[in-house]
Amino acid sequence: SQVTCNHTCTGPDVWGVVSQHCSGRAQSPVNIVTRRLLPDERLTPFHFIGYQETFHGHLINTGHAVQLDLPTSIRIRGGNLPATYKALQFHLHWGKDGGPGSEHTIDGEQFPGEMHIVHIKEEYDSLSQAVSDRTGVAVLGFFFQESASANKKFDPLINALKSIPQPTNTTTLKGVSLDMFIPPQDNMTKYFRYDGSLTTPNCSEAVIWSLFENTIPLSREQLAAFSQLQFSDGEQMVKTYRPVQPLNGRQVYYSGG
Ligand code: BO1
Ligand code: ZN
Repeated sequence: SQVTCNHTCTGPDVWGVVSQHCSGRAQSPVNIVTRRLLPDERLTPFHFIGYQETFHGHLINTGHAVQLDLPTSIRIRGGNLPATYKALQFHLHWGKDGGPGSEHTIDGEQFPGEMHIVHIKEEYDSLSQAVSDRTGVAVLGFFFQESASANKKFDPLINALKSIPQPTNTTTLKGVSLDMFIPPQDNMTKYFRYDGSLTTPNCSEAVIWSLFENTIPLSREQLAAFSQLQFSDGEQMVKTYRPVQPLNGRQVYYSGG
C-alpha cells in the first residue's frame, strides 16, 4: 500500500539526512538561558540604514513561511558586526491559531511567533554565496507577544495574507517601511547575540544571530491569521518553527544596553 506523505515527512527530524549541516554543532534556534548570559560591552547599538524608507515589496507564500522581499538599500552596521550587511527579506514563524510559534525560546518560554530580518554581508550577491562565510549572514530576530489590542501597523501585511493562500502566490505591499514592523529604534539596544545557523535546510552555520529583548505586540486574532496560509500539500501552514538545538558549549552574549 502507498504511504501518504505530508510536509512532516520532510520535517526537522529528518533534516540531518537532507543536509549534513543540519546535524552540525552550531545549529539554530536555541533556548536562551538568561542566568548564563554574558554581558558584552562591545554589543553597541545597531545603525539601521534605510529602515525608514518607503518601498513596494513582494509578499510571498514560500511554502514554509510568509516572506517580504526587501530593497538592498536597507542595511545594518554596528552592534559589533564585522561588516555592513544588506537586507534580503524578512519572514515570520508562527504556531497554530495564535499558540506557541517562535523558534528561539527564553528560559524555555516559546513566544507566539518570531520575525527574522535576513541580511548578508555587503560584498555578496546572494544568500547562497554568503553561507560559505561563517559570518556571511546576520539575522535580526524579534519575538511576537500577544497583546489585548491589534497592532495596526501589521494590518497591511495581515490583510494581504488572504491573497496568498498557497505556495508561490505573491502580492505587493505598497508604501511600507521596515520600521513599521519593528519596535522603536531607541528600544532596540537590548539584544542577545550568538553564532548559529539558518533554521531550515541547508542549515548553514553562517549566521550571526541578534535577538531583541523588546517584542512586537500582535493581538490573538492577528496571530491566528497566519494559520489561514497553506503548505504545498494543502494542509494549514502552522507550527512553522524548528525545535531548539543544543548549544554545544556556545556562549550567548547580552548587550545589556
Ligand atoms: S532563517 O532566518 O534562519 N529562518 C533562514 C532560513 C533559510 C533561509 C533564510 C533564512 N533561506 C534558505 C532558502 C533556501 C536556500 C537556503 C540556503 O536558504 O530559503 O532556498 O536553499 O541558501
Ligand atoms: Zn526564519
